[in-house]
Amino acid sequence: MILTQEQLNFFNENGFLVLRGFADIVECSAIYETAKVHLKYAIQPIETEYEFIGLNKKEYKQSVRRLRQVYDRDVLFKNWMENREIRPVLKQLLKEEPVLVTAHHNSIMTKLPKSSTCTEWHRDSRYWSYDGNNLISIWLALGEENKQNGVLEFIPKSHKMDLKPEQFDEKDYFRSDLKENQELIKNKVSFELNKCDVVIFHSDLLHRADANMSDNPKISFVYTVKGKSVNAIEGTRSAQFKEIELA
Ligand SMILES: O=C(O)CCC(=O)C(=O)O
Repeated sequence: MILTQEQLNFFNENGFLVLRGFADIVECSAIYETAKVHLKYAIQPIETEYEFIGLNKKEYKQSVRRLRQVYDRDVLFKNWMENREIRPVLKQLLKEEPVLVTAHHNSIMTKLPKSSTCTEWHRDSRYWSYDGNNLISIWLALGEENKQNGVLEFIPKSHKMDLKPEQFDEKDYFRSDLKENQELIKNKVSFELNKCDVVIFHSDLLHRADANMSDNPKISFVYTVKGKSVNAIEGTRSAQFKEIELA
């Protein structure tokens, strides 16, 4: 697949792009079913809601927020991350050869019903250590994602904004109690997703998602690629995991 100039312009301006029905439905169903087994048995490495939010409630301790390091879990997951059809798109967006990063995201994100929490406004890059910011994440909906189950919300253009450290709290979340931040938050957008839809977003784009208030799990796949010229900084977590060239 090749993006049109209009799609490229949209991504460069807004920091995200939705590709409707991009993934193969049989592949999505297979990934979904396999992910459910890993979730059922809480196969490590995982992150629980408790580890994420720090709230010591029984349901949070047992609730998986994400299956981590999925590249090495199952060939189905690896195949999606190495999908050949999306490579030209990634190259167009990064304007250089894409390289798969396994240090970050590389996850199946889950929001389990009744025991999930919201994810506050943040930039994914906040805990990442690279010498550049040419990194993007590829989000694949494995089922419906809507207002009720915690669809992603974005602040368009925020990937290019020069935000001050004071606009973030001690955990590097974008503070929603500040007037100047509220002005930006007013511009938020969200897109209901269907199974097989893909959203690509820049690592500096502010985004969030609500808790899942529906009766079914929300399960999504997310992985990250960087431009080949971007390097992980030695001695950081970003440099501790393998990278795979997607040329
Ligand atoms: O809560 C969600 O579904 C979004 C998660 C997310 O944005 C993140 O972990 O970076």
